[in-house]
Amino acid sequence: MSDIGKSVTQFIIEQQRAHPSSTGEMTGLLNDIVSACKQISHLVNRSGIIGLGGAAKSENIQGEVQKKLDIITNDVMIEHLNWTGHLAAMASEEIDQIIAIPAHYPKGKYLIAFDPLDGSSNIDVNLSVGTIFSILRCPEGVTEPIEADFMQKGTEQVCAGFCVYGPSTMMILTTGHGVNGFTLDRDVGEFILTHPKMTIPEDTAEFAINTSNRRFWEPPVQRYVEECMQGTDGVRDKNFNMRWLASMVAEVYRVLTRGGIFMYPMDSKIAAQGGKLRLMYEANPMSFIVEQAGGASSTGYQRIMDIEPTGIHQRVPVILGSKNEVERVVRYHSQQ
Ligand code: P6P
Repeated sequence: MSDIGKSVTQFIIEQQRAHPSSTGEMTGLLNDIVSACKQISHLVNRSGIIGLGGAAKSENIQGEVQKKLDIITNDVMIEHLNWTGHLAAMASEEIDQIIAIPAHYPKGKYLIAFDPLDGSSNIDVNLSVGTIFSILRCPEGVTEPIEADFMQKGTEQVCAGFCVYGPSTMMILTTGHGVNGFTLDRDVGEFILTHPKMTIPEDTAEFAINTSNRRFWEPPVQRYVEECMQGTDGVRDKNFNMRWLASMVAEVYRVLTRGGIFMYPMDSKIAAQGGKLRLMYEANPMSFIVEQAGGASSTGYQRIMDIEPTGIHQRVPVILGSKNEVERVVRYHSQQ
């Protein structure tokens, strides 16, 4: 019997049953994240009506002007998760320090790092945005986690997911056993399995990169993109299409559905900060998902999930998507 049409709650519980050692804590945590994303979807969809568009009067740790929804969605994630007893601590793109669980709430065995509203600059122009999260185990015996306890490689993730708030709201999840996509049915208020066992084609003719940065890229990326632009007139002997949505969740969802390569590579103007995208709550969760779907994810020099983190807001270059294209870009880096 097909799993299509099952609710995400049923799907998660059945996945838990398949692992007898499961305690149900992950199930509970995922259901809390699902509830938070439903509320965020509602707020995003109604932001223009209830006056939540536009900028707040504040900046985040990244020095980026925060949108009102950045702050509100961050609060939604914290309020849905801090009381549940499944987490030992949290980390958010919007907050400098890690977020402790209030003393009057029970703690659990997991850590979560999240970007509550990735691509929020798209809110005011009505383009897709999303929530990205990464779940790690709290180190054994640690009851008051500090930032160092989050410094775990991407390969240590036990779960990763994102919600994309687009023409439809989709939840994409992996717990290390493949990737599944759920669509929010607003009539019943449930995420329904619509895209089971998502896989990324190993080849593609579609690349995504912010080409306004071309003059700042390193030679291997310049070479790769130039060859794509030359199409059948060049060495690739095929024509390519280009996309740039300024929303990582939308780009990764597209790659999951039809293949592609998404790049936010190192460039000379951001070299001092290590890259653009954040390792712990953007690059690592998306890399886990992409690899679980048969794709690849690299900085150009190393597998992203092998990076030893040095900080919760650390930035890295990202080249992810269809395996054969990512491997080509990595090869170009090794040949320079
Ligand atoms: P640029 C959104 O701010 C984000 O973190 C990613 O979601 C997106 O891919 C990238 O930055 C867009 O960057 O430089 O094109 O605005």
